[in-house]
Formats: sequence, structure tokens, C-alpha cells
Amino acid sequence: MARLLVTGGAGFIGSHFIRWQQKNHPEDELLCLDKLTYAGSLEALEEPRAKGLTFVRGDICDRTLVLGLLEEFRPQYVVNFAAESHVDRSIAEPGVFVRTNVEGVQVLLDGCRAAGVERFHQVSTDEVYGQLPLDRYDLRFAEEDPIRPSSPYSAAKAAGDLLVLAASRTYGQPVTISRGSNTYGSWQHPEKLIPRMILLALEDRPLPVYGQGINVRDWLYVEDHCAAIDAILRRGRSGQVYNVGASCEKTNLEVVGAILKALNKADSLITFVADRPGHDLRYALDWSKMGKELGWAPAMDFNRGLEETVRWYLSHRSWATWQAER
Ligand code: NAD
Ligand code: TDX
Repeated sequence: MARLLVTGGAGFIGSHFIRWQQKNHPEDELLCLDKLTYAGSLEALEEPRAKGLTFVRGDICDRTLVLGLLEEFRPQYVVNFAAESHVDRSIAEPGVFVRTNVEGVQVLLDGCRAAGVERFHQVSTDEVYGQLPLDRYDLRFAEEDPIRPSSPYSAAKAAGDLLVLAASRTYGQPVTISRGSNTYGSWQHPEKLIPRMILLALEDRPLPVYGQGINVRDWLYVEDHCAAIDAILRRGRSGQVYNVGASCEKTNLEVVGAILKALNKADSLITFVADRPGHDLRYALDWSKMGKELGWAPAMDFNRGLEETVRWYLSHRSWATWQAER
């Protein structure tokens, strides 16, 4: 039996990770620390709480709270999902991204070291590598490639990664980092591309596609992402970075087109709007290390994953609308 502290567990991927743990490691004890920002939702944790998850509302930047929780709960594992996660918001208001995605990570690292936590896992992103060009499909980022983040969001995540690697090198602290690609599935905040487009299409409102819609993202189903994080946490080598991709590259127009098709809506809803400043053209990962070292591979087919996601939003429209308006 292990004890896990999951930070940011009331958000999209974190809440799936908690459900995934309860299903696959029912003997483990789980504690979630989450600030419940606009992105957090206690509704996503209703079922896990009924199954024994303990929830504490609080900020990962609150040193006294974090040290106290670690002292009391004594987890073997800490997994950090807590972050400001939306690129557009980071362009409008970068300060809070530095606080949570950088300072918060250092507070967690310090706390884990003081409490002798056996493994701290930092959930990071493919965006830290920056963009690839659109005319070189042979290129993909590997773990040892330099990081060249473009947005305040990805720059703050990259700074968090560097602090984690510094703790490994300087103190020999047991840590791992996963760099996941664009994740989709149920319980995702409708500020993100897929849920946003589903909700707008359901209301027959224009779907705002940035620029020409030719930017490429690699789409990873949320449960595949959770399985990868669990494998790294329990079996990954300390001090290592692991890329978690899906080899499922699509242009934004392709994704929006697939959503319209699934909902039986017309392409004429697509509206091209001003591009995101500094908009990265393409993300693509070489995730062969995950396969070779940990035997992980993504299992979900994109069309099936998207269908399930669309169906979920149809049956959770009031939650999604409430989240969109917060
Ligand atoms: P999310 O925005 O849905 O959830 C973030 C959660 O963190 C929320 O519950 C929020 O309340 C909480 N939080 C924010 N600031 C906090 C603080 N200071 N203290 C405690 N809790 C705080 O994010 P997500 O999409 O689930 O992403 C989770 C992690 O995965 C992030 O670190 C993100 O960088 C990374 N990631 C996301 C994706 C993706 O496509 N969504 C892909 C790769 C990596
Ligand atoms: O309304 C929109 N129109 C549009 O064209 C929105 C919200 C997005 N887009 C484009 C921008 C991106 O090219 O769609 C693509 C995906 O956008 P987001 O859903 O905002 O995701 P992205 O910026 O790629 O970042 C996501 O993946 C990596 C997550 O938000 C990050 O947390 C994660 O690290």
C-alpha cells in the first residue's frame, strides 16, 4: 500500500489520474491538494471522494500548508498537476503563471525533500521545446533537445522543469518529469480547443479558429496520459525526463472538422479569427523512451476518443456551460 499526494487533482488531467489510481491501485491512499481556481471543479472529484479520496483546498505556493500536509500524510509519492494551464490566459496575465508554475514547484520540491518523499513527479508539457516548422515532418523533439518555450505559459513550465532537474542534480532528490502532448477527454475546461468547439457547435455559434487553422498538435487521450504518468512515477528512473506523445498529429482545422462531423453540423460555422500572438506551428514528440523503458504506448484511437468526448459533453452540458462562464 502506498500513499499519494496529488496536487491540482480537481483539474482536467489530475481528476482523471485520481480515478485511474482508484481503479488500478485500489489499495493506495490518496490525498488531493487543490486551490480550486476557475479551472478546478469539485464535481469532478465527487465519485473519487465517495471512494475514499481526501480533499484539501489550498495553494501549492503556501509553504506552511504544504510542509504541514507532507508531515502529516507522509506520502511515498507526490504528483504535481497544479498549474495555470491555458496559453491564451498566460498572454493576458503572465504573473500568476510564474507564481504557480515556478514558485509552486519549488515549494513542493522543498517540502518533498524535507519530508523524505520517495518520488516527486512533475507533470510538464511538450510546449517547453517550442515549435517545429510545418514543412519538416521528419522532425520530432526528443528528451535531450534544448528547451525553447514560446509563451509565458510554456516558459513558466520550462522554468519549473529546470528547478526539478536542479533538485535532482544538486541534492540527489528523487524526481521525474513527463512532457505530455495536447490532451483531450471528459472534464476538460471549455477554454481549450476541443470542448470549446463542441459547446459552440451545439449552440450553432461561430467556431473561432486562430489564423488559418494550419497549426498542428499531437492529440493524446487523457487515460493514456494518466497511464504514462503512473508508469513513470512507479517505474521510471529518477532524474529522467519522459516524453509522452500519441503520434496523432492533426491540424486544428482537421480537429474542428471532425467535431462538426460528429455533431452533424455544417463547416460554415468555422470562422477564422486573429492568430494567437507567438502561436507555435507544430508540436511533435519522439516518445520511444516510454516504449523502450516502460513498455507504455497510447491505446486510444483518435476518432473513438473524440466520439466518447463529444458524447460526454452532450450529457454534461450544464457542467461545461457553468465552467465556461466562470
Ligand atoms: P487544469 O487547468 O484543468 O487544472 C489545473 C488544476 O490546478 C485546477 O484544478 C486548479 O484549481 C489547480 N491549481 C491551479 N493553481 C493552483 C495552485 N497554486 N495551488 C493548487 N492548485 C492549483 O490543467 P490540466 O489541463 O489538467 O493540466 C494539468 C497539468 O498537465 C498542468 O501542469 C499542465 O501544464 C500539464 N499538461 C496539460 C496538457 C493539456 O493538454 N491539458 C498537456 C500536457 C501537460
Ligand atoms: O478557440 C480556439 N481556437 C483555436 O484555433 C482555441 C482555444 C485554440 N485554438 C488553437 C490554438 C492551438 O493551436 O487550437 C490549438 C489548441 O489550443 P489549446 O486547446 O489552447 O491548447 P494549446 O495551446 O495547444 O496547449 C494545450 O496543450 C499543451 C494545453 O492547454 C496546455 O496546458 C498543454 O501544455
